[in-house]
Formats: sequence, structure tokens, C-alpha cells
Amino acid sequence: MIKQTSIEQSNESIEQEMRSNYQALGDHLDRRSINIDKIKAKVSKYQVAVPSWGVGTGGTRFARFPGLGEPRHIFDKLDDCGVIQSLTQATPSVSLHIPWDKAKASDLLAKAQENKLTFDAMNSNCFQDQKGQVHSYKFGSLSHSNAATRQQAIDHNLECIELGQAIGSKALTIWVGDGSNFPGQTNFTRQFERYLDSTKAVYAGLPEDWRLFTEHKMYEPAFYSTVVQDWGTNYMIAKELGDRAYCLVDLGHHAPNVNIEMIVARLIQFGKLGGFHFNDSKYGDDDLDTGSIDPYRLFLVFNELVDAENVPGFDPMHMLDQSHNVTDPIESLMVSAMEVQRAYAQALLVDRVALEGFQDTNDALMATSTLKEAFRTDVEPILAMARFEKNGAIDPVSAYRASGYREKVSHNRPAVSGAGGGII
Ligand SMILES: [Mn+2]
Repeated sequence: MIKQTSIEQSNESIEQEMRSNYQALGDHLDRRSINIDKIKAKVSKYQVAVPSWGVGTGGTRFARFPGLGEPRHIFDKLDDCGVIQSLTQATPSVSLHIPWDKAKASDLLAKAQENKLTFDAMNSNCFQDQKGQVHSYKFGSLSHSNAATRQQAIDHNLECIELGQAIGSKALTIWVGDGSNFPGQTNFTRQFERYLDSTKAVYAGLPEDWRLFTEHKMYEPAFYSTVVQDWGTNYMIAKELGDRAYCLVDLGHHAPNVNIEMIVARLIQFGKLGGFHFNDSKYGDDDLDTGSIDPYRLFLVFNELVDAENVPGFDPMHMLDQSHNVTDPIESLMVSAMEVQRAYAQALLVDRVALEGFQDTNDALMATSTLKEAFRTDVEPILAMARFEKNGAIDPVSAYRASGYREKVSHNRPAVSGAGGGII
């Protein structure tokens, strides 16, 4: 783990510079009638969960190139997540994937506590066959044509809830790869009926204080049709299941150029936005680092979220979901957490009264300029000050590199075989 003294050491040489940048931005925002401390207080409270699977090195469908000191199991993963949290102070919770992270609840809790972490939404895995599994998911899981396979997938989801309850999680996220690769391979309607019936059985086992999230995805691994292919189908599912069922929006699960911020607005309007899996993409479900390709789109999503902040009961969960092939996953996840925070801070700067006025008078140019003015503002001093005041690092990546963490853990973590592909 990262020692507090090592963080302090890293902060020492840049604290003065950070303070004067904060002062300068504060003066600038003052002239726009924005109180910088109020923005910082909100940013400081902002949290995004880290996916346990994100701290491992992912791969492509072609190959996987292992990194130095990769986590061997969930306990190593929680250590890595603890590093991300101690440096960024923005990621206090971890989202588990079962059965990859299956372990005794008391052991999970103890390790999380050691790293000052809690557990976010549980993720089930019905897109892969596990060792000793009776029924294969090759042709689907919750929507499989065989009832016994569906039941196995239902039971697995119920098991995820059970473990989640023991470790303080409050949500289950379901994503399935079910679909088809050929026209005619499945009957769209019957397959969706089977999916709904199975998901209802999972929902029936959901504790009162839990939420169920379903994630849509346009394609992959099924390449002709996917059973939960878009937000419309996802919305139907959430409506069919009940009040505790919501839609989860993974930014990478849409066709290129789709207006995701508008989907977000629609789901908010009808009370069904449950949360996010943040990442970025250029072509498909690339799972690139959040904000690395289109930071303006991320900002526009946050613009909708800030706009809805006062909607009663509005409380979406925020998680990262990315895969790292060419970077140190800890560095990528830290940068992504900060990018999400940045988009939030920028969205908080939007002059909403002015925007509404421009919308009402159909002044398109000034309306869009109002958004741009917020987006163009360099909010880095706000993020840095928020981290610094919570004993995090002003510059997390520098502090992490200086700590030599990866090198140190590599002594206990043998290199993993690079054979095979494998991305989720
Ligand atoms: Mn996802």
C-alpha cells in the first residue's frame, strides 16, 4: 500500500503552485458569480466505484499481454483498489464480479476494511462457462432455450445477491451476452420472453433495500442480435420488473455517434436511470479510459446529471468499466476517476439560469456557448485541492510512480501467462 508520508512527500514540492492556481481560478470564477469553495465541496463528495476486474490487465480478442505485478486474486485486487482510493480520494468502493472474485464474506470484508474500501454493485457472470458448470452458456443464459440452463443462471444471480448482502452491497448488475449470430437462429420474441421470466425470478429474490440494474449492449459477443440491445428494451425490462429495477448505461454499449446524453435525459425523466459504467470508445465497446476520446460527450452526460440533481429520489450509481491493454491499470483507473470528477466539476459551472433563458428565446448560439464556457474552464485546481484536503495526492500519477508500488508488489506476484485473448 501507499504510505501517507510518501503522498505528503509528493505533495510538498507542488503544494504552493496548486494553491496559487486555485486562487487564480477562484478569482476568475468570482467574476462569473461562482463560489469556488462551493464547487470544491461538491466535487469532494463525488465518488465513482472501481471495478475489481479493471485492476488486471485486459486484452483484446486476439491476445493479452500481461503486465508487471498483476493481481493474483481478489485480495491483491483490493490492495490495488486501495492504492487508487488513497491517492485520488474519489473511489472508496469496489464493484465485484462473481465468480471471479468469489471468497469468504468475512475475508472480503477484512481486506476491504484494511484498504478503507466498501463494496458497490455486485456483477454476475452469465457469459462464460466456469469450471465444473453443468449447463453451458454457449447459446445463452437467462434467455436460453433450455429451462435448466436458465435456472442455473437465475441461481447464480441469487448467489451473487447472497454474497453481496453479506458484504454490504446494495445492488446487482446483470449483463448477459445472450443473442444470436445468424438471422433466424432465435425467435426475438420468445427469447425476450424467456429473458423477462428469468429476470423476474431474480428480481423476486432482491432484498427490499437493493436495486437491480440491467445493462444494454448493442452487440458482442452476439453479432447479429442481442437480447437487451438498446435503452428502449432496457427501459421495458425495468418497467416490467418493478420499482427497484433500473437501467444501467455503459457508455461503450451504443452505436457510434448515438446521442447518449439524450438517452440519459430520457431515463431520468421516466425515473429509470440506475447508474453508469464509464469508459470511452472510438468504434465499438472499446473500453478505453474514460474521457480519453470524447471528453465533451462525458461533460454533456454530466450536464444532464447536474440538471437533474434536485429530482426527488434521483441517485444513480457511478462505476468505471474499462479494460487496459497498454497502460498500468492503476494509473488508468486513477486518471479515469479524475476525468469523471472533472466532467462533474465542469457541469457544475454551467450557468443554468442563462441557459434556460437562451433555450426559451431560441438563441441556439448563446445556449451552446453557455455549455462551452463551462466545458472550457480548467477545473484541475478544484480537483487537486479536493484531493489534497482529503490527504490524497495533488498529482496521483506522479505520486504513484514515485512510490514504486508496482515494482514492490511484483516480487510477490509472479508473471501471469499471456496466452489467449479475453476481454469483457
Ligand atoms: Mn459494463
